[in-house]
Amino acid sequence: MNTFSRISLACLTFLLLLNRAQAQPTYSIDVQGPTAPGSVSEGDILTPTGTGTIPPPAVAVSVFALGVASVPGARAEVDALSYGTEPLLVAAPGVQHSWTFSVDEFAIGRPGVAFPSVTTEGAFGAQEASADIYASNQAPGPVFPYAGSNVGLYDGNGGFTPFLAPGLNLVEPNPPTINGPDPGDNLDAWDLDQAPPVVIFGQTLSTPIYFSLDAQYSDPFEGTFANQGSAVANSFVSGDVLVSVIPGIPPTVFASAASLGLDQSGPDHDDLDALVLRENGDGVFTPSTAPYSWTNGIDDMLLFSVRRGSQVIGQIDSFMGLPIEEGDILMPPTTPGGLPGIFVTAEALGLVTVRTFGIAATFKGLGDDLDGLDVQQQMIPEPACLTLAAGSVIALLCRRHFSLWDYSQSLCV
Ligand SMILES: [Ca+2]
Ligand SMILES: [Ca+2]
Ligand SMILES: [Ca+2]
Ligand SMILES: [Ca+2]
Repeated sequence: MNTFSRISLACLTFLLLLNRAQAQPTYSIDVQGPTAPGSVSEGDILTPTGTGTIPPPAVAVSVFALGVASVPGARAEVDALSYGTEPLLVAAPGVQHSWTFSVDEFAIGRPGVAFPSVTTEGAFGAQEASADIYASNQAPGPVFPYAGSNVGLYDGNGGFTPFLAPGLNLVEPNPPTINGPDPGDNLDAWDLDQAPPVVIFGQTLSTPIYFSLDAQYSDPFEGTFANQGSAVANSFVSGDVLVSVIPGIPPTVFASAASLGLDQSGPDHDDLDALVLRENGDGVFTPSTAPYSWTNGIDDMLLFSVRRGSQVIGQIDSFMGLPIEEGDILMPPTTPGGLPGIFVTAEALGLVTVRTFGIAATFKGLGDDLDGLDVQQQMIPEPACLTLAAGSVIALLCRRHFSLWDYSQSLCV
């Protein structure tokens, strides 16, 4: 990373840190970790309660409010989340898109990305990345493969180690574990900043909740234990984006897997596992046809990722002409009846892929899986940013004496 990029990354990370005081993270965890099932479940939408891992996160919206049923052998596994209110992304000079995301316990990150990152916290590092959130700032997509980076924004269990960041009340570490149960948690659905609707049974939610359920197929790294098949158990497929509008009433399909270019190999063959959505207000899904066609006021901006083991992985995307990987941020097909297009490549986020790094450089032959996603959009003139970042450091140092300076330095090396 060159000096300019490091400074930009540090600036945007400081802005995210400062903005986070107003943000309310919400997220889900997967069925394998120690936190679920307990007082919270893998289908609940959670929010942090403070520091540490005891108590666990609070339930912001219960799986019961989402109207999803757990059945024997198929626990209700929510694996993607949005409230439909993400910023309408544009491509303009000076605009940067700040992606925040999570990975699972098998991710290793691109070699050489500085601490704290998926590379240093992943399976070949501290083995704590699966419950963390990482930030990666990009020029407006489409972003083709390049040696990009990420930096830790939330630490699953919080505190000062391995890096100074607010926590999410989750359990770490989480070393790669075949077939579970896992010793640590995996955050598998993520929203950074939208306050979730207050659930009042019998009343329509103030904000619809968009989410996805999980697949039936066996995870290539996990065997049969990891995937619950909760989508099919609830009469959907795992590539569908569902929407809950009235608490306790079953969800409906907002965006079908087919409308996203998924499941061309058969039903429930592609599992959507991360979601960013800007719904245009009419409540009907109108897929985009090209990057930024969503600025026409008609199309919806729906960006997503797919889970390891999805049949669409390795097939050629409809926009860049690259084999799709589980760490890519995808958009609906850009050709009629085509496969999804790639909007931001996994490499740009500092993740490892088969297509660029080769099988031998991955964790047991597969690329890193991005499994939770949100985005913010900012216009940041560089001089003002530098002043703001410097001012932030000084203000924080004046208020506290601990190692924020060390942390800020770590962003700039
Ligand atoms: Ca979950
Ligand atoms: Ca994760
Ligand atoms: Ca899914
Ligand atoms: Ca994925």
